[in-house]
Amino acid sequence: MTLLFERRPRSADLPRATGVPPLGQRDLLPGVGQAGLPALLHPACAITECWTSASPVRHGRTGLIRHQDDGQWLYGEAVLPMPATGAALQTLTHQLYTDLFRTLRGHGGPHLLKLWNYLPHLNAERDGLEVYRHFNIGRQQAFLDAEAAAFEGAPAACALGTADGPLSLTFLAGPQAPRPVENPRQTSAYHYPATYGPRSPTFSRATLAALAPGRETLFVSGTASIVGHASVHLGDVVQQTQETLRNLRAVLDAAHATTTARFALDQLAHTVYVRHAADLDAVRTVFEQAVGADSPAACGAVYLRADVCRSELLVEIECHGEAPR
Ligand code: 3EB
Repeated sequence: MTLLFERRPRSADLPRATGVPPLGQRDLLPGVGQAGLPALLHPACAITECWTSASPVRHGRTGLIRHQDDGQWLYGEAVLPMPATGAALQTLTHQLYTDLFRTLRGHGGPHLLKLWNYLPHLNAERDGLEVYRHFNIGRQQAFLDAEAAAFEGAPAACALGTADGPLSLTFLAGPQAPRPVENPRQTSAYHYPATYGPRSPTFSRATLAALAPGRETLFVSGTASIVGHASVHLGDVVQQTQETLRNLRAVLDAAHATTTARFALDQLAHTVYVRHAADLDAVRTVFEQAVGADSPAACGAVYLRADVCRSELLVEIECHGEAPR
């Protein structure tokens, strides 16, 4: 059964594409944003993102995770108060992911395709270690304990910082294991050296999955101005955006080596995370030059205010989309 993604202006009375309640939905709001999500910088009006199938959706709860499934696709989330100490954040992250893997087992073992992680104070230090690095410790340990793919075969993901408020985790899982895609221009994140933290991040640069018959969906993880494992173009948001776009194109090229589907950057649904709201216009100008100002990518892109998981990174872009196989 097909799973559809839709991004539209938020309006309570608009009928949904298929007329059935969505499997999963989130609202991106300007100002301070939705609790647990980054604030919307552009477009000016609130946006709703929906994952919809034609089948009826069941709701459930497993530990900290609230989830919906249609017998095939599984979407879930958790929004929780941010712990005050590093140790408590490691413990909560481990518990969240452990409950997520329990949720998967309770649904016949669907596979994680894509995860969205949002944490307040991402670059702040707690007990001598950055919040993001504490998070990575709890996340990787939960993958290892669940015997889930923590290295090659890990899901696509993003991890961004919100200004304040709760932390949140959202995920999409499906019946088939995703086919991972790495970026030859970048060290695999799960192999980053220990200088970036005691445990490496747990994600693939992209994953491929079939969300509809004869079609292929590509989920590209949050992508930034990193070459090898080093951050490049420090302090230059324009060059960081250009490098990020080179990385996105390299991921698409790498995906094309493993599927007959053809993805184009100017056709995908993009989420652009900008550290400083004042950089929005500069980032948007570079992005629109790259994809074409009238392209579906430019017209549909949403820009969110978020911290990126290294304090020197000013921009991060994630995207997904489908193409015939
Ligand atoms: C990077 O390439 C930038 O920890 O889940 C991008 C995507 C990043 C996902 C994650 C982090 C994550 O390392 C940061």
